[in-house]
Amino acid sequence: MDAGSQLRNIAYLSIGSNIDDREEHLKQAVKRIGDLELVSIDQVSSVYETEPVGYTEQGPFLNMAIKIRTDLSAESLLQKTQEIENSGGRKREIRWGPRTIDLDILLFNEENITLEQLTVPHPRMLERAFVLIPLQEIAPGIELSNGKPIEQYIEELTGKEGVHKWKSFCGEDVFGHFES
Ligand code: PH2
Ligand code: MG
Ligand code: MG
Repeated sequence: MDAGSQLRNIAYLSIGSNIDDREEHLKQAVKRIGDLELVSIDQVSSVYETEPVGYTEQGPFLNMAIKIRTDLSAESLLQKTQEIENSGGRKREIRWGPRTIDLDILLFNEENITLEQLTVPHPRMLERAFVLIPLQEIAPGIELSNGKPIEQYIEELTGKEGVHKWKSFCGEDVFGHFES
């Protein structure tokens, strides 16, 4: 049994970048998450190139999703992900605008969490193909709001947003092994 399987919480994160070397930013973010204490990476999706949503006067994003196991609380995990965003040079900028690295907690076990800085499940995830398509790759069949499977949400978004697989090989090939 590997060490990660003893960590109690399961969380899914979405990662995005649309500035400079986008793939390098994703790689660094995944590496830094894997290096966190009490966190192990369980699964890594392919990388997708996606049209910007919300604020459209910006370049295309690379997006991906990862599954982690952790003994951190959701709040501590948020704090750690914000430190990683900041260490990657991210400034708090235009809402939905360009960003070097964006790390969002999508799901934390099956919990509903409402804190001042954090709402889980992520409040906009169901409307975003750039979140759901990578997530579906690593969590097929997962039930989201109202017990509806993720595939159904994706189907309802078909054609609304451009989301294309950008690197079709999965995590290990692109990002190496994760042990913690
Ligand atoms: N993130 C946003 C706003 N718009 N569009 C795409 N395609 N991908 C993103 O990650 C993204 C976005 C705010 O976090
Ligand atoms: Mg985001
Ligand atoms: Mg964010």
